[in-house]
Parts: sequence; C-alpha cells; structure tokens
Amino acid sequence: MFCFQCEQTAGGKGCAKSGVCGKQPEVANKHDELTCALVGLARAAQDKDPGKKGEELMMQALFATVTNVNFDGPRIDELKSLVQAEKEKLGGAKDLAVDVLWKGDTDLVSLRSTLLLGLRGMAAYAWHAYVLGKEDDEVTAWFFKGMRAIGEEHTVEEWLGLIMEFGQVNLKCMALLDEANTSAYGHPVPVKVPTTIEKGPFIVITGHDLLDLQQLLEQTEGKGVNIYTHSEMLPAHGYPELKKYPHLKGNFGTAWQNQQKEFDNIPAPVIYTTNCLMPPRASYADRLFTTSVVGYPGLKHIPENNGVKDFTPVINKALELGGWAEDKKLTGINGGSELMTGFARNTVLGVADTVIEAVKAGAIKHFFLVGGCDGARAGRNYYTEFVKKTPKDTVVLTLACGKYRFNDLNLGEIGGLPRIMDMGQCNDAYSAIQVAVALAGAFNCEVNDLPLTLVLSWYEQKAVCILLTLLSLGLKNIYLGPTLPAFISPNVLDVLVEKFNIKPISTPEADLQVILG
Ligand code: FS2
Ligand code: SF4
Repeated sequence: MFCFQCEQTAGGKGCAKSGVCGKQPEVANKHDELTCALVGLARAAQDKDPGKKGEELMMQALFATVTNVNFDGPRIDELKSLVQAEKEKLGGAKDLAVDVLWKGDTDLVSLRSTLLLGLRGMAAYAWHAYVLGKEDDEVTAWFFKGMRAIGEEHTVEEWLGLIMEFGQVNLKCMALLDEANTSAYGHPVPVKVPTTIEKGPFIVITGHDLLDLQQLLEQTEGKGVNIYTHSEMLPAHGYPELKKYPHLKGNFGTAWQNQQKEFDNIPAPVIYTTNCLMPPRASYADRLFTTSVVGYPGLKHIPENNGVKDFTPVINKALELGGWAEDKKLTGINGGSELMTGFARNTVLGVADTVIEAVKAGAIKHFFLVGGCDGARAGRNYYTEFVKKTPKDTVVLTLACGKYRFNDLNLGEIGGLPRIMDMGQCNDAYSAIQVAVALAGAFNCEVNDLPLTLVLSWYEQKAVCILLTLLSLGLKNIYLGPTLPAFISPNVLDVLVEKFNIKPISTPEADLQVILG
C-alpha cells in the first residue's frame, strides 16, 4: 500500500505498512484499484453522457476513498464492480494501471496527487448536494475531466492550470451545497447549543449529512428519543427547518479524534453519516451504525431505499440502552457548557452595516478566519492558543471541526456580536468567502487588502479542495498547519510560496505579531 493523503500520514511522508488512520493494506490497495477504475470510467465517458448511474458512482466512489470514510473491503469491491459495469455500458476503456498511481517524477506525482485528492474532497460536497436534489452540470462533468487528467501525462504548467481550474469548479460545488442546504433547511440563525445530555434514550449523529439528520428527526418524533449532534453535525442546530424539532437537544462530545474515548460507555447508539470514522473499540462497536458511503467491517449499515433510510434499528438500540438515568453535565474542551453556531453568510451579512461601522470606528481592528479540520497532533494546540491570544478588538470567524479546540470559550463581544462566530461545517468556507468578498466590496478594495487573515488547519481531502479554491481566488498570505501536506513536493511548495505566499504556522505569538504588525 501507499497513501499520503492526510495530515497524520506516517512519518509525515506516507503510510506504507498500514494506515495511521487504521486503514489496512488490503483496503488501501482496493481504494487504489477503485480510483484507477474511475479513470477507466472517465475515459469511457469521453464525449458521451455518462448517465445518472455513472455520475452517481463517480461521486460515491471518490467520496468512499476520502480519509476515515470506508474501511470495508467488500463494499469497495462492490463499488468497483458497479463502476466496471457502467464503463462497459459506455463501450469500455482501459483502467489506469494501479502501479503508476503514486509513481513517477516527484513534482508531477505531487501535482497529480493534489488534483486527485481535491477531487475526492469535492466528491463529498457534490454528493451531499446531490442527495438534496441539487446538481451542477459543470461540477459533475469536471469529475470526469479531472479523472481523465489523472490518467494522462501533463507538464508542470498544465497541472497547475488544471488545479486552478479545479479550485474554481469546487467554488461552484460549495455554492451548490450552500444552495442545497439553505433551500432545504433555511438560512442558519445564531443559536446556543447545550452540551448537557438530558436523561433518557438518545442518539448521537455525526458527519456532515443534513438529510440523514432530518430523516432521523422525523422518524424519532414522539418516540421519547432525543437527538444530539457530534463534531461536524453541530452547525445543523442553526438551520430553522432542523432546529424546529424539540427533540434535537444539543451536542455531544468534541472533535472526531476524541471519539474512541468519548463513545466508550455512553448508553446510546451513534450514527456516522460521513467521515471521520475511527476504528471502533470492541466496547462500543455494537452501538455504531453507518450510512451512505461510510463503512467499517462488522458495523451495522443503514441502507437507502428510494431516498429513504430506515433508522428503526438505531431507534430500537437507543430505547434498549435507555440513556442516562439523570441529566449528564458535559462540557467543551475548555470547560464551557454552551457552543454557539449559526453565523453563516446570511446572518453575518445581515449585520454587515454594524460590522463595517465597527471597522471604520476602529472598534474592530482585524478579522481572523481560524478554520479547518482537527486532528490528534500535539502541535494543534497552536489554534487554541492563537484564538486565546487574539486581541479584544479582533473577531474570530471559524468553521469545520477544528473549532472544538476553542468554541466553548467566551471571548466576549464587540458591538453586540460575539468575538467568536461559527460559520458552520468545512463546506461553509463558501460563507466565509462570500463575507470576505462583500467586505472587500464595502471597503472598495481587494480581499487581500482587507484586515483579514486566514489561519487554516488541514487534515483530510475536503480541506485540500477548499485550499485550492482559496488559491484559485488569488488569496495570499494564508497560514497553514499543523504541518504541510506530504504530497506537496519541495518544488511545488516553492511555487505556492512564490505565487501565494503560503506560510507554515510558527508560534501564535510570532504569527500574531507579524499579522498585526
Ligand atoms: Fe473534520 Fe473530519 Fe469537515 Fe473533515 S470531522 S476532519 O471530515 O470535513 O472537517
Ligand atoms: Fe495514512 Fe492518512 Fe492514508 Fe490513512 S488516510 S493511510 S493515515 S495517509
């Protein structure tokens, strides 16, 4: 096996014996075979309509290979057979040879991998939009164009061109998902989410899929079972059409990498709708359920039938386990008992006048977007310390699961607005981009000239596609950590530094000093 797609890759270079994430060599090899089969499908679909099934498989299969999504060999084999069948229907084509996927000139492998990993991340977003009935022809077609490119030889300049084009397409994909989520569930509004678990039966739901949460809320109505979000599902509380359910009670636990400790001993089942799934301990594996493309050997899977998932087995498990006998007071990482979310673009732009006035009056000196994924590396304390050290006349926007390091902190307010504002899931980077563009418009300047600094943490491939979008928009001076991707070769890094002035994070004090002068 070889895999270097995520931040926790072995030795900062690549997993070659088995995955730090728990991915076994046989499964890693199957992920590669599936990827190469998708190149075959893309080739077969050249100048043809791939058909609904072909398009769905392209998204599902790319999504299945994202970090911490599917560890189930037979499910990957099944996806591959379905891909082969669609390819044959289109007249067939040769798959990419598996042994060349990660091999060749270092810089070319780096660039090809960057595009492939970006495509994997975008597939997750496209799939969430698709299940809510939203598709964009350009985005869908680009999966095929991109996967054909993965099977071709290109020069450095051509790869860079493809990667920048991809970044723009991913912006469209994030806009599509924003449209899918807000048209189905309304625009998020600010809410305070409790961390206490009320007594009685409950279900924890994690991942990014809002449709799964909606179906679970409908199916648990009036059954005496409460629902708690976990990790990237937290922003769901802000959506009017989801928050209206009184049994959507609060949030359980913190970021994904703490799940093995947090899920042990809870008297309730957990549903995984997407990444990030860690190999479960035997003590709680019988309480875990997966949906969609998520899979792990031995875990129960809730299949989809005509767009509906029947969560009866999960509900029965919740009733059987019964929950806690008394309310259980839990807190965030810093001891806070409330998490705020719901500051997506509509809310923030709704108070744009206040924000602009506050900047003009000098009450707000700087904005930080401290966003991205969390992970286990000790160096990620940087983000907690960074946020704690931001001066009182600055605002911290955040999104994705990295926020659990500081989202229970009360940093006070500026002009009636909290100093930390959670914009949502990783895909809600779209909201952040919209806010930045609107501010630039109001101040009649370029986004790069705003008093705004992006301080990003990456872990998996959705962060990769978002980063490529930010670069394709010409955003400069992004701080990136906790380490730089292993798939970025030294020469490619030189290009990124030269073109975009990407900076690896150093220490919170030193970086804040440079940023604030
Ligand atoms: Fe976090 Fe994991 Fe959102 Fe990533 S819960 S690292 O999937 O996409 O952010
Ligand atoms: Fe290693 Fe990350 Fe790949 Fe897992 S996803 S095998 S940890 S590089």
